[in-house]
Amino acid sequence: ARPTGRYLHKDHQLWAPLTLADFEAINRCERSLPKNFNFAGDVLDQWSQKEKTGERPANPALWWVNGKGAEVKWSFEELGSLSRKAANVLIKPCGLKRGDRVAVILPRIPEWWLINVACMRTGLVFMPGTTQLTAKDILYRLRASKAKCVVVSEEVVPAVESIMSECPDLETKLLVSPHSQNGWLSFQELFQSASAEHSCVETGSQEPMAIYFTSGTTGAPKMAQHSQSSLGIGYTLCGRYWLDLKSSDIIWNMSDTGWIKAAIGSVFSSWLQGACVFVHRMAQFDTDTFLDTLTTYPITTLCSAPTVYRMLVQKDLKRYKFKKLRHCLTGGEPLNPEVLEQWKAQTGLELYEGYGQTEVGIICANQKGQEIKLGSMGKGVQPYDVQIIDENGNVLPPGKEGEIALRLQTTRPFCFFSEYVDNPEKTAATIRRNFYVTGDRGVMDSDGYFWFVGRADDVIISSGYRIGPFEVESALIEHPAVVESAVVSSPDPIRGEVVKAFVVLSAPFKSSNPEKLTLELQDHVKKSTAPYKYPRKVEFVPELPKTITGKIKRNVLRDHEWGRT
Ligand code: BCO
Repeated sequence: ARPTGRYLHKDHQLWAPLTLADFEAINRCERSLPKNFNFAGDVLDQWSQKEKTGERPANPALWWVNGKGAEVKWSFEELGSLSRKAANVLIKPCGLKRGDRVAVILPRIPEWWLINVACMRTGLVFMPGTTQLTAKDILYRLRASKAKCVVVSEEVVPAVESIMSECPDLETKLLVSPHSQNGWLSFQELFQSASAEHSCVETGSQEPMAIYFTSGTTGAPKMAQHSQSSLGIGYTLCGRYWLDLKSSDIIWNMSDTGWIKAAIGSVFSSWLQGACVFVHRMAQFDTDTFLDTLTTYPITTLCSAPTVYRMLVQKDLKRYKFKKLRHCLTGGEPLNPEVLEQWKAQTGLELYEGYGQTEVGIICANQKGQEIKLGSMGKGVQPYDVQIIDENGNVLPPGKEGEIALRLQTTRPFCFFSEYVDNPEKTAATIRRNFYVTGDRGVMDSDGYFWFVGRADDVIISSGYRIGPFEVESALIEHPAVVESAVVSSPDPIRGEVVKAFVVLSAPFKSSNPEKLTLELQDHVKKSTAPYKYPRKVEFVPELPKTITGKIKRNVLRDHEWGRT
């Protein structure tokens, strides 16, 4: 069997389990990375041991409810044996090998966590995607990544079937559903007969663990690849100081499974601290269900996008008595100070904002115990040296607006993404002199607190989603009514900003009813690409502002929307 530990340094001669203190020291750059690391073996199985010896309270590792009476509670030991069975499903009947890429498009169901851990145990590269992805989105992801396997729930089957003939690398289709389907392996059936014996593979610390598709101003989403340690060790301090978790806590992070926020809050940060991950299936977001959940279950820690808090403060929150809630967090988009004040006035709880990116994780945060400055996203978090820089990579003094950037030492921080797969130009473009540039603009004050200003590029951050204008424009141009379009952000009281499309119509559609045509175009975008990207505002214009060379000036339209001259 695999030893439960790793050499920290070449000169260490003993196998000793890595401890939380070791992981913290690695995050603080006081210790080097171990040569090998595997989150399932080195973290989850350690908590399983601690459960046996009574060193961890009787708190589930995963607690899932669907709001209709179904419930799943797994200890770390159960998570261990069930994920070993899942690992055997992936390796044997699915025929997958270490390093193969697996696209996992599942809603918030327990199998998402099982398959995630099973990929860790087997060294498979996990590629999560939201169930809002359309056939076109899935085709792009499967082809770009050369995925060997796709794991989906029933609602995603038709989309995969419509494009699978165009995916020559796709060998295995695994369905997570109580019903079997022709041409699909049934996870449930294979799982029943799978063995619970499996030896966790010896993954290298820098070996790929996951790929996240992330949108930019131009082109299709890029594949940000993370290593075993960037995700598996890199969130130790975040779990302890931002999320303020202990093994007795129960955290509800309601992010969709497709985003890195699910990995941060519902896998790595939480399980590094041995806390319980609470999950509500909630197919459709609903404020009443949300508030009832907080009054019914002993959730201690809540993490949600600012849009959710904006929706919640519209309700009379004083009517609700939350069972155990003590710490609330938010991130993914800027939080407005009014919402923080309203939340605090109604619940008595602070809101601790964090700021980060898929590529590099949490960059700034209001950590527990730190004074919160209204409107600020807190201070830079270890191990990052966060600075505001100008276009030449010079550090700007406090109070000056510039780009939020991370200073690089001689080696790339281990908690960074490894690369944009097959895209060395875009990977290189994130570096300016000795800084990683986030693409976000901000200001630092003289106390070291950071204030978000906006994106430096055309990317739209709406309801916590990162939306590339090009992706929406590409969907719009497929419609016969659209000659050309420009997609920009526009302010919105609930969603922070929303997608707005300026559309030039083709001659046959010029006299169409604008309301009807708006709905038709919105519906068209929802069918062409993931619906969260659809333009919530549409304006028909005779022409678009352009440069002399014919490039659309999105900035002119955006500035107009935001009332900037
Ligand atoms: O609002 P509408 O009803 O007009 O449109 C909604 C849906 O109804 C619609 N839709 C969804 N599935 C559809 C569909 N339409 C047609 N066919 C389908 N199959 O599309 C729109 C989707 O918008 P939504 O997802 O914003 O929906 P909703 O219910 O308003 O949810 C609100 C939020 C706040 C719960 C949701 O926006 C959300 O979860 N936001 C957070 C996203 C997030 O987690 N971001 C973190 C990214 S990681 C990161 O930032 C790195 C940090 C280190």
